[in-house]
Amino acid sequence: MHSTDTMQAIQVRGACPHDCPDTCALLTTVVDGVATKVQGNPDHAHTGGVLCTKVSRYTERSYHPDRLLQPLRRSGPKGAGQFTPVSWDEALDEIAARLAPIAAREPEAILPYSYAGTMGLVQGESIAARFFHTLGASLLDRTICASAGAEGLTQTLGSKVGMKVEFFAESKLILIWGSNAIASSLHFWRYAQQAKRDGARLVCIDPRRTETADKCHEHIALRPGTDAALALALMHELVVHDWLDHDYLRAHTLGWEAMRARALEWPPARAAEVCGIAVEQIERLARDYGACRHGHGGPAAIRLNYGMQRARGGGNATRAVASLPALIGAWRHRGGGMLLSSSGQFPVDRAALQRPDLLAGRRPRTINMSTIGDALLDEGAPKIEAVIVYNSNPVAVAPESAKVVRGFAREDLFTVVLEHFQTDTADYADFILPATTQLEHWDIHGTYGHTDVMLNRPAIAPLGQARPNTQIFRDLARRMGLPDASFADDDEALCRMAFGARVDFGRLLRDGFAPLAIDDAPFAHGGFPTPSGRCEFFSARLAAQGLDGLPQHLPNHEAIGSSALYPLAMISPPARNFLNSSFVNVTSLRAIEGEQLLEIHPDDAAARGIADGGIVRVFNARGAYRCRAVVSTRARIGVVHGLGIWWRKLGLDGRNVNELTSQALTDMGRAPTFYDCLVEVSPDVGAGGDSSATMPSSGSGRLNR
Ligand SMILES: Nc1nc2c(c(=O)[nH]1)N[C@H]1C(S)=C(S)[C@@H](COP(=O)(O)OP(=O)(O)OC[C@H]3O[C@@H](n4cnc5c(=O)[nH]c(N)nc54)[C@H](O)[C@@H]3O)O[C@H]1N2
Ligand SMILES: Nc1nc2c(c(=O)[nH]1)N[C@H]1C(S)=C(S)[C@@H](COP(=O)(O)OP(=O)(O)OC[C@H]3O[C@@H](n4cnc5c(=O)[nH]c(N)nc54)[C@H](O)[C@@H]3O)O[C@H]1N2
Ligand SMILES: [Mo]
Repeated sequence: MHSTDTMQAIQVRGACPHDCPDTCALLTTVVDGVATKVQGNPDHAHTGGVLCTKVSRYTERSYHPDRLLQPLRRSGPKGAGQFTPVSWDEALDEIAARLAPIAAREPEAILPYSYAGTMGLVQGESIAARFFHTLGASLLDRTICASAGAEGLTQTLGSKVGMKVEFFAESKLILIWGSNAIASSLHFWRYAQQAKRDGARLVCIDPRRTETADKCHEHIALRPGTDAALALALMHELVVHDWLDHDYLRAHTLGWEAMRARALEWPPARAAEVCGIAVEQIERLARDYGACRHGHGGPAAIRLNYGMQRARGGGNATRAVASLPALIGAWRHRGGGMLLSSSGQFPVDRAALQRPDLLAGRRPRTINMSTIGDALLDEGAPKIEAVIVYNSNPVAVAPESAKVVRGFAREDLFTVVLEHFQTDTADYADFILPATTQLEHWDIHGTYGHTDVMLNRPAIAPLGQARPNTQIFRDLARRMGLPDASFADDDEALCRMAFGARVDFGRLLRDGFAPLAIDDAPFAHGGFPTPSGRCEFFSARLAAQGLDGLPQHLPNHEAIGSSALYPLAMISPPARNFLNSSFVNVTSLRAIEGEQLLEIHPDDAAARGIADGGIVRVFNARGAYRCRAVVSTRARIGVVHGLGIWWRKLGLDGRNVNELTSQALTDMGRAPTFYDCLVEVSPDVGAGGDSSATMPSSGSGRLNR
């Protein structure tokens, strides 16, 4: 901390906690113990003093009148959201009394459920993991976001590694592939814009014409889940035109002959058919990419993100795209290669934080968070008897909501939710415990979009009776008589422990961030962290699992044309002003988003008698929800977009888009397939008959995107 002009105003260095690749450095102004402003730290290059709209409203979120400030005990029927305040002592005593007998009899009947409400290593998985390990509770497979791509990337490049994000600024061709960067990774977009100003060509590969697509030179609007076919056809062209870096292929890749043969099965015409795009678009992209091969045009870079992973073939699609840079030797240049995630580059000492040794030889079962609906309804032993939710809102974000809701509504399930707000999940709690926000606690962060370690210092005291997650689990451990020694580390000590001597903690305390030492072009001379040290087109590990050892296109579980009843493919990417289901309750941000929207192409709308701004019913065999239609060419024919992850309770029928998504998993990584989902849409001819009259318009600005 350092003082500014007035005596009481101080600025505190922190880190943005949210699940976003940018992990910005924050400067919080505190006057008389009150945080008055949160800004981007101008000293941190990746942040550049700029925050997204959401996090620049962080004080509005932290001081929100609905902030949970005391423990609550359920006082109405399950799910009704009725609670009465209780003291911490009462809450902790009762929770301990409920958990202790389960822990003694069948510890695996206790399930932690958490994700990335905060990405902090301390308020994420430190004391919480120690608590559940000591009990012997079920383990949670944290797959809901990125595990298909993580597995695909690991099988190809060896880990979650890639080019340094700042060098996108030096690229001459950037493929933004499955990412709406302006909405979800603004600070990467700043580098892409710099490249664009310096003459780079930007190509966006995305079924939706996003705000990012608008700003690129070209948009390739392929069908959802067809990216592997496109990547294989690009390889086909690189091979037949010999736009290859033969030296790089020979020295630094594995399985090239087999990969080459696979690529030759994918002439552009075949891929064009699968992807629903023009042959010429594929040929031109291949020519542009091939022109960047080593020794010719400038470096070519791929910003791959999560869009393509949320379909059946997500792992294979990631493998196919991650293979491309090696063909043209793009890795030789620091502005070339690809970046999906940098998280594998952070030397986190997870064992020190999470203490798996506390399992003491037990090997509890693992439950996949992406199929929490089925898991909660599974009668097989050991049945889940207690769920402790923190840093996540599964009732809103997990697929196939009807089952998730039925699971959380079980009378015999004991549910504790640690939260800032009374979310859809908190509505189903037996106890809600108030947690601190990033302004109120210590934490330390790796990232998945750049390569600086980030430290977060508390700027203000905890509001009301809120406590950090760590403290809540320490308190529970004490009530349950668990060994004190395992829980003694305080939060600052945990921050120091996260990277140990591998990061200069003094520098973190001083600056708030510390770059990792990583080569500018880490794979210029091969050295991939795979078993072979090469970029593995062929993965012996996958082949040993009985899978195709080479990347292949796998059609969606619910491919367009495979169902007469549900002809439209629905994707549900994030809304720009929300962060998953966080910020949906921040009034100024919700005002920008308006309400739940479904984008639909004018032809698809006309065929169904759907008017722009009218209320529609979106449905499939799993469920239905109603929202407002936006008739727009942002949607391609045959694909609709259910934007954002709204809080269910703010939807027209108390539902959101996940009512329709399925619990089917991806080819690799046991991940969800949110964007592999067939639906039908009809005008809502409910009560009023006239769909556009069902609800007053929320403002014309919303409807013409
Ligand atoms: N503002 C905002 N930022 C966020 C988030 C948020 O909710 N709001 N969420 C954060 C989180 S948790 C994550 S994981 C990241 C996600 O990071 P990104 O994956 O970059 O996020 P999106 O903006 O959803 O970009 C995905 C894009 O993929 C497109 N898409 C859908 N299906 C396909 C497909 O089959 N192929 C291709 N090529 N594209 C497809 C969608 O239309 C969408 O535009 O963003 C983070 N940042
Ligand atoms: N249909 C559809 N569904 C999706 C997606 C999609 O694109 N489409 N995206 C998926 C993706 S990529 C992801 S990552 C998941 C995200 O799913 P989640 O990780 O569940 O993310 P959020 O919905 O933001 O919920 C996080 C919650 O954590 C709380 N929280 C934040 N900080 C703290 C803290 O310090 N302590 C405690 N106790 N609580 C805290 C917040 O208040 C918030 O309610 O959703 C997935 N669901
Ligand atoms: Mo995510």
